[in-house]
Amino acid sequence: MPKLTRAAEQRALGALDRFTIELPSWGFANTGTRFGKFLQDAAAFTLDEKLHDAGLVHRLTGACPKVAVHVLWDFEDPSDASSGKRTAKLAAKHGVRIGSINPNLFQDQQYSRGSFCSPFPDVRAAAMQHALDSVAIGKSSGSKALTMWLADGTNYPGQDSIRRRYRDLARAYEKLGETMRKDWRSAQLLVEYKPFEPAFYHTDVPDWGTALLLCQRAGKNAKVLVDTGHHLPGCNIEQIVAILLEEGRLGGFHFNDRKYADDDLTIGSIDPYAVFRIFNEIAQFEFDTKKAPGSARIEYMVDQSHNLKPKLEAMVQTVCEAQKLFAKSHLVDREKLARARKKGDIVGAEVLLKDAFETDVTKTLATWRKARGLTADPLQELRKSGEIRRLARERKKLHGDLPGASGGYA
Ligand code: AFD
Ligand code: MN
Ligand code: MN
Repeated sequence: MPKLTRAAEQRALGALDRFTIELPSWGFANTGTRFGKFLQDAAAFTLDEKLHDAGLVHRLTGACPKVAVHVLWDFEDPSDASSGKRTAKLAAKHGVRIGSINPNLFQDQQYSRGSFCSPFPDVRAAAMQHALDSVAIGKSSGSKALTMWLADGTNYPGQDSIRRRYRDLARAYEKLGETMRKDWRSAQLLVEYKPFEPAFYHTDVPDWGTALLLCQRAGKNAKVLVDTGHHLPGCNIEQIVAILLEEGRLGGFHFNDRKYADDDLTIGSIDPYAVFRIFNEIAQFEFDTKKAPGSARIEYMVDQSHNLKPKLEAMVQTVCEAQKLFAKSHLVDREKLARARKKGDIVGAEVLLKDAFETDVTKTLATWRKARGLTADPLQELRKSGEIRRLARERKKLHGDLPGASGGYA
């Protein structure tokens, strides 16, 4: 087992100080796949309950002060900007604040042929209005980011013109970027990509290249959002991250994982070394540009909805896994790595990464947590607290029995 030096541990502790992870409101509610939902008694129904659960994860981990919200799922009236202020107050009650705003341009029937890319001008206008309403909500809630994921695409060859769709899409992002620079200067526009699903012939924003082009059209406040589940098998995600860092266009991440493609495994559950290499690129960038560890403005956000795992356990597990891999990525001795590279010592360079990845950081994480009055093992703390069963009882009383629902336990 590689030895953990004091200097390396100090780098990891410093990086953890700045590694805040935003939680998704939708990750606490009953959601499902297109084949249906498996309900959990302890799932959150209302925004207040979602924010409560996020506050609990933050209290356990000390790393999750922000909550991403979904405009149609978390706001009664998306056209009422003042609801942003009310939501911010509700979040504060639970010890968290509003993170990114997620417009919903994929549920309404009118979006069957797309939203910004729809062939129908009135639908494109409605989609833009919803995005502008989301900007107003974001501004009034104190949020600093608008996350745009479009389900836009076509299901059959010949259905529509890919180029016409791209032209309308780019124009929409130009308008959105300009509006945000005028009305919401402090915020970033984060453009997310996904190779497929729900569209199954082509997706209008399928990859990082298209997302980058759209950011360049939108303006300097637009950056690419890398959802770590949204890549085809074999994709070198850390290479995408490195190029986006070079271009100053890495906006952040949706932590997620996949075995085949897309969505909802727990980050690091399939290939933790791949996640380590992503974080390693960021740590290397900060080292090369002399920025403090964790200081680059990157939004680290979770985007996982767990059907079978108890939702709160899955969220705490995700946060702890991300902290572990982030800490490991800051163990790499970058002076030594620079020397190995200079000498062309390939094995020496690789061993520096592998040793960092294989170093046990359990004690480092416990030190970081103890210094904040937190338990050394947040997941065990939650599992032995009985809190999930208590919430299941409370929510069953409040919202009635969910036929066949489980508490997330068999
Ligand atoms: C779905 C989409 C995408 C989006 C998320 C929240 O694939 O990842 O960010 O919903 O809207 O997972
Ligand atoms: Mn996502
Ligand atoms: Mn997704």
